[in-house]
Amino acid sequence: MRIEAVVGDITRQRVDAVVNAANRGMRGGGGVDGAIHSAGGPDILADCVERFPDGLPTGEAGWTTGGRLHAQWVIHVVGPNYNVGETDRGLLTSCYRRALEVADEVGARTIAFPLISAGIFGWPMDDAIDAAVETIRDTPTEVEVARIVAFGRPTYELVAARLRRLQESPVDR
Ligand code: AR6
Repeated sequence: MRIEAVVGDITRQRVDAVVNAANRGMRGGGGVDGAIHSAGGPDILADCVERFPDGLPTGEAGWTTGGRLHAQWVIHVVGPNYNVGETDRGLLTSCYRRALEVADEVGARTIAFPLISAGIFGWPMDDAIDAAVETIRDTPTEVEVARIVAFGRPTYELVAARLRRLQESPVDR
């Protein structure tokens, strides 16, 4: 699998599946979640209501249509809310692992991730990036390309540096 980093907007990615940083209610919100529902249109929310009547627990993932997005699927994950004391890192790494498992279920071969929990939910950025890169690297999957979408150049530089360390240091693999 190739892991790559880009700077951009998750809703504009030409991939099979984009990952949404949702919340337990699974009915939309701000940040990535707001952008995905607004760009993808009402079919995404309709699917959320039908497929997830009770929402999803923290650390879990589930798919809906991509609606009007280029992506065929949205894979919604519920990251831990660091700001209210959900600091168990296993809940964050679970989101990446479960998203790749759901990607395998639907047959997505290319996937784009935002930095889950690193915005409104307040997870410290450096560790959010480490958790993303390590977990994507360590999860067995049929996905061929995993793209981490950084929302702005400073974040992109941090992700790119982390990926370079992954490639340069054999002990880090
Ligand atoms: N494309 C890519 N990355 C983005 C975009 C975008 N369009 N918009 C923001 N980011 P966040 P969370 C970055 O807050 O922390 C919602 O209300 C952002 O800068 O979207 O998991 C949900 O409904 C940050 O680095 O997700 C939940 O209630 C990262 O994406 C809650 O926020 C994640 O920021 C989830 O909070």
